[in-house]
This record gives sequence, C-alpha cells and structure tokens, in this order.
Amino acid sequence: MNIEFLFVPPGSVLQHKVNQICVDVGNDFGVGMFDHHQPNAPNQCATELVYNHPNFIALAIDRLDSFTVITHSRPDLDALSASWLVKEALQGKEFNLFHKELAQYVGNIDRGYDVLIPDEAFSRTFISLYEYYHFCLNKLRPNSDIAMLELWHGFLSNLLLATNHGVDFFNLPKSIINSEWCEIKTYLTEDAEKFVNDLKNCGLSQKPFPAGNNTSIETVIYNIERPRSKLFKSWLRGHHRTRNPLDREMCSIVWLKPNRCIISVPPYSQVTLKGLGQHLEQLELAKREILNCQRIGENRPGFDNPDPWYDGRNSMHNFTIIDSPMIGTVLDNNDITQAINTWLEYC
Ligand SMILES: [Mn+2]
Repeated sequence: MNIEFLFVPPGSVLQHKVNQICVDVGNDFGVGMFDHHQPNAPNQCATELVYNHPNFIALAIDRLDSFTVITHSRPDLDALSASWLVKEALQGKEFNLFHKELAQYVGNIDRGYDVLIPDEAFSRTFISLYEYYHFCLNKLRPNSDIAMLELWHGFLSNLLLATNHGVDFFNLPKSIINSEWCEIKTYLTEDAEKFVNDLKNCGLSQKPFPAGNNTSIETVIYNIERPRSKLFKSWLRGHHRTRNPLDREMCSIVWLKPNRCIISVPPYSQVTLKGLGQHLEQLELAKREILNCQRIGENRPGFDNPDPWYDGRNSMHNFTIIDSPMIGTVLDNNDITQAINTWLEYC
C-alpha cells in the first residue's frame, strides 16, 4: 500500500476528493475531512475526530493501494498524531485503547492542559508526549515536515508495540526512549533554566478579569517579548499555579516575534477573554487605515477580514486564546495594554 503525505499551509481550504484524507487542515469536517478550525467545528481536536469517526475514512476510499493524506506544514502534535491514526486505519487496523488514550491526550494538550512545574524539571524522571514532541522538533531543526512526520509515526508505532495497549502519555515508559533519555533530560533541564531567565524579563501587572455572571477575579498578567524557552507557556502555567493562591487567575501576553502576539488564559481558569479579540481587530483596522496597509484578499471563513485577529471563538478554545493576524499585527505592546484596559472597562 502506498500512502503519500502532503503538507499545505495552515488554514488552507480544501475540497473532499476520493482516496484523500485531510487532517487538521481543509476547513471542513465530514467524509475524508478532519479539520476543527472552521466555524461551528466540533469541540474536538483532529486526532479525536479521526478516532471517533473512522467511518469518514472508510467512506472516503474506493481502492486499496494508493492514498493521499494531507495535513498542514510545520505539523504540530495534533497533525502528526491524527495522520498516524489515519495511517493505522488505512492499514486496516482497528482502534484500541492505545489509540483512544492517544486521542484523549492530544485533545487535552490542544485544549491547553499542559502544565509543567519548573522546579521538578531538574529532578524529573518522567516525560510526556508533548515534551517529547518539542524535543524532536528541536533536534530536527531546521526541520523538514516529512522528516518530522516519519520520526513521529515511527515513535508512535514503536510505543504501541512496546506497550501493546494502555500507556500513560503523561508518563512515558523510559524503555521506549532509552537511547535518548539523557539527551531529553538535558533538553528539559536547559529549557527550564531558560524559563527562569525569561521570567526575569516578564512584565507583571494585576487586574480583575471578567468571570461571567457580572463577576470578576483578580488576574496576574504576564507580559513577555520573545521568550527563549520552548515550553514557556507550560512552564509559566506551572509557575503561576505553585506561586499564587488558588483563586488568583493568570493571563499571558507572549510576543513570539516583534509583530506576533498571543494572549491566553488557561482553559481550566474561570476568567474569559471574550470580546478582547474583536476589540483588538477594531484597533488593528483603524491603525492599518492610518498607515494605509490594509489586509487584502478573500475574507477568512466566518470573519469580516482576510487575516483577522483570531478571537478564540472556536468551541475548543472557548475564548481562552487570542492570536494576532498571520502576517503580523501593526499594534505594539502599549496598544495591547491599553486595549486590555479599555476592554476591562466596558466588558
Ligand atoms: Mn489541531
């Protein structure tokens, strides 16, 4: 059997074709289509969609020798794991507990339930699939999409063989990653050290954030430009959880590049960013009009602009994450701070 893997830019809109399966991209969910980024998508990651709907694979194929699986370039944990599940199904394997736990694990990571405790990294004797993914990504830099995919698929197949059924993806068996164990430990320890330095460069403030029903909760805002630790968000959430009273929530403003900004609150927190994304989009529009550099092209499905701020409307995100336009924002850190103040006054 021949399975060809193709990579297209994230967000690509694709049409269903016979003998072709799209995962984590394509803008549709149904026969042969397993994306969850479109408006009204189910509240599941692509890996969960594949696990829960193998019939949408069966219905998409009409021969037994040659298939195309399409996912997005620079594939993430979800894209890699979902495409592996598709490969398993195309090879005629029935999903078992391993596939089920993999789907649940990736779903939890996609929803943002990834918390690392920095102090534990130095003495850690465990590793999760998420950390292993970042380790591989780091190792393959400059990475090629197909090399990452082959590495990941091989790893999951070996893990399935080694464990046969259930495996705790938050605590992988050392035996499976033995040859790389020391390297991974070093990688994590160094990343935790980078995080400790990142934390020194973090701007801190505190505001009451909306928590529904006209209530608000004191929220620590962490603001950082270009953190050096790869697992910054997960370290930060672990740091906040261990250093603050349980009822004090957190929000992070992370500038990955000078014009790329992600604002998020953990999915398990009670506060919401609802309305902030739309407010930022209005400010983006206004500032771009003054600068005369409008975003052009067809509107992103479900939005009023070709390349808008993403406001977290997807039911999986439920307004816990806001992301700048793909080409970057013209707003700066001061604009964002002011926007948050204005949004807090009126929400
Ligand atoms: Mn995904």
